[in-house]
Amino acid sequence: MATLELNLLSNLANKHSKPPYLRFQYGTAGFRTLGANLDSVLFRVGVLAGLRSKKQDGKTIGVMVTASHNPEPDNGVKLVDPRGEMLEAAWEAHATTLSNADTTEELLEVIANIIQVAKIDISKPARVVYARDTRPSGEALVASLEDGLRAVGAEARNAGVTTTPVLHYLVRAINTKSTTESYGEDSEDGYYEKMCGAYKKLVANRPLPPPLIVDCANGVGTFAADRVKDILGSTLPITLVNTATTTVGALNNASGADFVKTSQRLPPSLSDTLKPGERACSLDGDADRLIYFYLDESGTFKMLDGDKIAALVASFIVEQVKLAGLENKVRVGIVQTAYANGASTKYLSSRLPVKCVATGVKHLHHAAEHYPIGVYFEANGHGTVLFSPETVRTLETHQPSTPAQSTALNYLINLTQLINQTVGDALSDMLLVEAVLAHKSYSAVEWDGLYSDLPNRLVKVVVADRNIFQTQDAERRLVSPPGLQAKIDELVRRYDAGRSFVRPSGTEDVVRVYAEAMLKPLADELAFRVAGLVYDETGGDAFTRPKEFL
Ligand code: G16
Repeated sequence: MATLELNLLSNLANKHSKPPYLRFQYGTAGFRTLGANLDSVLFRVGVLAGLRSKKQDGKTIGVMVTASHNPEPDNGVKLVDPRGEMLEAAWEAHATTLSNADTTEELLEVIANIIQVAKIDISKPARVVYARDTRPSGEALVASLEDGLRAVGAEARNAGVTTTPVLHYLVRAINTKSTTESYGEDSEDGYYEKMCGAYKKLVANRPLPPPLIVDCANGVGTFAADRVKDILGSTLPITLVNTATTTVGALNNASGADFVKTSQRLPPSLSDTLKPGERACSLDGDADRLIYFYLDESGTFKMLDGDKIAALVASFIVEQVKLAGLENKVRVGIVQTAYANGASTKYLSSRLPVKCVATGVKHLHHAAEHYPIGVYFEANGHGTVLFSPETVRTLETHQPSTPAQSTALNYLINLTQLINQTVGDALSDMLLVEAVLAHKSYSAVEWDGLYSDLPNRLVKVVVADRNIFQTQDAERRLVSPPGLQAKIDELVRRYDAGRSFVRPSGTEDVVRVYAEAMLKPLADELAFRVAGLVYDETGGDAFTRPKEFL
């Protein structure tokens, strides 16, 4: 550890000792738990980010302090690799080991071991950019992170209070600055100007759309949506709601994409304002998820989730690829998870190759990279579109032979600028949806008409130890606890168009149960019956079981 200042490292580590009774795990989206328990984790993540940067020859690594859709008292942290993508899987294990070292001595040993195993040249520079969302615990956690960065001698850039996708963008923009692969100006303004500029080009000559209501989940997306609203002005009239970023307890509370998706209803704050036919959308607490919705003529709530966004966007892209004369050169593929509605999978797979992977943006992102154009969306509203480097080159060099080909080619090129290709961004996805709606002259009702969702239900079961639930087949089947999958199969067989699966959450201390069936009451019943099985399996009984579990 020649060039690490061990005294400084130990002294700072002593300031951020690990509570002995806690165990941590780098899960679906990094570390996530009560903000009050994360001081030592943030310090160690600072150290790890520095080591990761050294390993990457001094390239800038990102650190985002957020717990996204989780309740306000939770917080979390995740690392972002140099191209703006999620941390390499092998380093997730280092993160978990580092976070669980019980003493400073043990921590130093773990650090020495990581340096050896990962073959890190610690004389290399370390560079890190970090940001946080609006959670009250964020400021103190950033201070712990800064100590970790100082301990490892990292050159640090504070990107302030901003969204997760902005942080991902900044990492890539910083690392590609002044290169032929430049991803854009390395500032928030640079990002919004790039995205909104592309949107303006895409909708030039289209009629102005009716106003769009954006539910900001009372989180950091408020600031981002406000910037987009300012830049776009009358090009896209936006009304922001749920913008109480400083009201304690408001974040994600009865608002935001997770609320809308899981409760399948309007944020209560919109119940008196949203008129039938008007479209609205919800962001989540760090603005990387997007769910649209509207009320039909009878006032019934209708949701346009990640699956519907994938269907809309993929159809448009396929159409433009054909119009540009590129259908033999550029293929489009879709990536979903088991949560994708069965009707969406049927709709999409009759048109395009569709792959199902485990939950977690990192899994979808990697799978989407295998397609020339990979469209990936989770039903919960996470997602984006990736254009492979070869596809980008093809778009840049293709010689259109007709004006129609040239127009379609320009649309595709503008899409590569509009879409955040490091990670899904609710705001960029929103502009993507709006651009496609403008081109197709679709209202929310017409978009919704692409296919009809199978009724479905998502239920959380609080269990003592979610780690006993292990899955296979892209999380569609349980291998543990033994025998439980057979019981689920037996139940599912009794429901017309029935499907159900169980998996442990990677971001909350719960097990999730998903079910769909031909009719809504039956989807609910199936979900609650499977939840009952899960509950009983973990030691529950008929007396303590939540009353809705059957
Ligand atoms: C994170 C991940 C998503 C995942 C979600 C729920 O989202 O980035 O890919 O779908 O957690 O995961 P789980 O079901 O394992 O709890 P977010 O928006 O919370 O960062």
